[in-house]
Amino acid sequence: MKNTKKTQNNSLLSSGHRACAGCGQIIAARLVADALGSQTIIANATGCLEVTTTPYPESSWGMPWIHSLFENAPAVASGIKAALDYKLKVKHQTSNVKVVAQGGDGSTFDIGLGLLSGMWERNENIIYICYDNEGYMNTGAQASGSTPWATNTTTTPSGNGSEIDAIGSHLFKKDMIAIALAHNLKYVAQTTIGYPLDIIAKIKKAQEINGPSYIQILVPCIPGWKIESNQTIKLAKLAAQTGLYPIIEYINGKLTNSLKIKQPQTLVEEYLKQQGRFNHLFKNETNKKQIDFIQQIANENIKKYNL
Ligand SMILES: Cc1ncc(C[n+]2csc(CCOP(=O)(O)OP(=O)(O)O)c2C)c(N)n1
Ligand code: SF4
Ligand SMILES: [Mg+2]
Repeated sequence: MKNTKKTQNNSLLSSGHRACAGCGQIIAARLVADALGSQTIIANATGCLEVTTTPYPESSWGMPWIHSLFENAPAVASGIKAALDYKLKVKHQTSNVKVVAQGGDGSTFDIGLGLLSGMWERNENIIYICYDNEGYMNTGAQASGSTPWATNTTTTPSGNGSEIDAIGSHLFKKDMIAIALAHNLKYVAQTTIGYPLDIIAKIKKAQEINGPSYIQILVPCIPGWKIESNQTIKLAKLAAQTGLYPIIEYINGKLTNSLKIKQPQTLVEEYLKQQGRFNHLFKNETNKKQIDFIQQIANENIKKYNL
């Protein structure tokens, strides 16, 4: 072909990975990797991000990166940090390398929570990033502690009837931001892939902070949410704009920043109706009541965070 140029791939998370087209997590991880820069060591829990970027013997990561088990990325990160600190204190080798642990919501909210809590308790200077797609997506969209109320997943299937059992998940999304804040972290933030520049800004802030930090990013999943590849960014924006997934930032336990929602307020129905995982909510009166209930959750967030 004439007049074509070979594009240069300068990202620290290169293309050629096996994530689904439009995967919110891989778009976010790429922004995160490039914002962190090459002077970073990442410990990554298992999940879609690990599986799609490192099929042995290949890797998409252009920076030091280690795969751990589902449950122990924070402990691995602590070990790496201890080795770097030893080099600094005993061998007097200076280093500006930042240690990062990351994982999906399954590993963060549920399976790795104990070791994450331990890492935070030790007050270590490590950034933790959670890519929240609201389910165990790599193994076929099972419900996690992050799955919202009334979501249809493979372990919380919605039924066809109008009885309450047919609404999908009967559990509330766990408040990981509150759990992080209860550990007195220096920096706690929540954002979505609908706001890429916000992700970069939050990573840079966490890098500057000398202490533990937690950043949680909403990352829509194409098969898990039963959406099309081109809906990722739009839905991640809507999640914030409805108040269901507020963009917030805490420094030393104080709410310092939040993204105000645009007026007139977008109702949660607009967000829910575009996702197959909530199709059942529009089918009968019992289920429709759940939409009002989810709207209440969003309204409470708007009040709580003054959005
Ligand atoms: C201890 C343990 N339990 C279960 C699994 C199987 N497993 C691998 S990835 C995964 C789902 C990961 O979910 P999440 O952390 O939310 O990441 P996602 O795939 O959604 O990005 C599961 C259940 C495992 N590898 N180890
Ligand atoms: S299943 Fe979901 S999280 Fe996994 S690669 Fe596909 S879109 Fe991304
Ligand atoms: Mg997940």
